[in-house]
Amino acid sequence: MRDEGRLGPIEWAVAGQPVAGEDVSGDHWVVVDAGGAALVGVIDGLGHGERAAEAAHRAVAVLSERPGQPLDALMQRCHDALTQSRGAAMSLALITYGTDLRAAGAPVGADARSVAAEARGGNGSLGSEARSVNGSLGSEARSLDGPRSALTWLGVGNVRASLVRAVPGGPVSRAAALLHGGVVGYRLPSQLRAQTLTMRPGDLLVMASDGLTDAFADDPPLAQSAGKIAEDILARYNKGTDDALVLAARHRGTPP
Ligand SMILES: [Mn+2]
Repeated sequence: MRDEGRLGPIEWAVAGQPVAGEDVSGDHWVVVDAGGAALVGVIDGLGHGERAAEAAHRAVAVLSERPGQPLDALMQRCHDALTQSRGAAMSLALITYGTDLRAAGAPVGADARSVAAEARGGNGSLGSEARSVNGSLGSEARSLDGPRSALTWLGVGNVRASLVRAVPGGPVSRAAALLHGGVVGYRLPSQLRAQTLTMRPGDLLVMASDGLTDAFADDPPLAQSAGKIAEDILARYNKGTDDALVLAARHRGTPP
């Protein structure tokens, strides 16, 4: 499985492979225009084969229908639609173009607070915000250009998501999505808390099903296209014991 494209400032690609012995993968993805935002996600239908694929496709249909809804509402609608299916693990991310984080929903958690402070301070506070995240980020952050986006993400089950930033000396994983325990379609947590942070030009969002090892976001080749990045990650981190799918979404700054 290969696909790629561009939505606004986001260059995206997926690479995936069914587990040996299966013709279809139970892992699927969604990338859809949400009007001034891109909704992206990876869905891992439980188990593998046709019935896992059916669960994943059902979720994709729901997500494509009304992609601009808040992520917790989308997750709930997927849950309702998947009750007669095997169920799925799923992580979603809404990338809202532009810089107004307040329009993207209420920030949650320590990282979101530093993002909110950064948004209020404008460029003047960029260095200190970056240093508060990682001591080595300050100078590199100032060299990045173009409008930022707000990244809101939400996961149920084991589809991992990482935001990776290029810094001198190699990429660093800046943040990982908090994953809620549960199975979409079977058991949804009573409280779904989406988190919001800043996605800057150059930043890379990587989402991966559990067919890839935990190190999947450690060292993506950031000089490459999203397509090459997704293929590289799949080639190096595919466990080979399950369906595997990786989605790479790179912020390229101002749209062409
Ligand atoms: Mn899996």
